[in-house]
Amino acid sequence: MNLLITPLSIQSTAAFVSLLGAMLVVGVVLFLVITSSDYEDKASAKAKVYRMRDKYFIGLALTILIVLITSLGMLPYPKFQKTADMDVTVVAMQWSWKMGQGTIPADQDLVAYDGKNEITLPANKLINFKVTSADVNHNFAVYNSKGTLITQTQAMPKYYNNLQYLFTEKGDYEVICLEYCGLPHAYMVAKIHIE
Ligand SMILES: [Cu+2]
Repeated sequence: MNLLITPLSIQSTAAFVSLLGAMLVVGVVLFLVITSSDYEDKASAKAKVYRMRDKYFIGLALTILIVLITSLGMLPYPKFQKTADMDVTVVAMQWSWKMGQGTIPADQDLVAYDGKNEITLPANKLINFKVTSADVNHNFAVYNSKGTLITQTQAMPKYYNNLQYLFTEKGDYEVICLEYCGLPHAYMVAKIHIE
């Protein structure tokens, strides 16, 4: 296994960054523990800390400002704000999924909605999942065949969340509920076939 050559998935990158952050915190704590035993009289220590405080404040404020300005352009939302090729309605309910192509009327009785827990959709077409719930909060989470979470959104009663996704790879995907919704929650699964 060559970690330097293999490109990391988003989840692995997030885990790696979290680990680096945790190591940084441990380093700071160790530094404080080691240096706290050094003797220094109170007045001079206070003056020194006050001088440093201003510099840290300005440095921190500048860093946050720069990170905010540069990272705003990386937000994924504008890139997905386009017209989808296809709408797919997703109704979550205790404890199943009902999916179907197209939208449904606003006054549709969701419990009576004739959706299926298995659906076949085209590859390389922008799909707009219109996700809602007939009862409590659920979470519509799509996993690929390797078990990697590729996209997700909340399924909320009386509200539609639009989740746009472009499946570039054909195959079988699994829908799993990611919001605990009662004892059989773990069995709330569905399938998406991409052709
Ligand atoms: Cu659930």
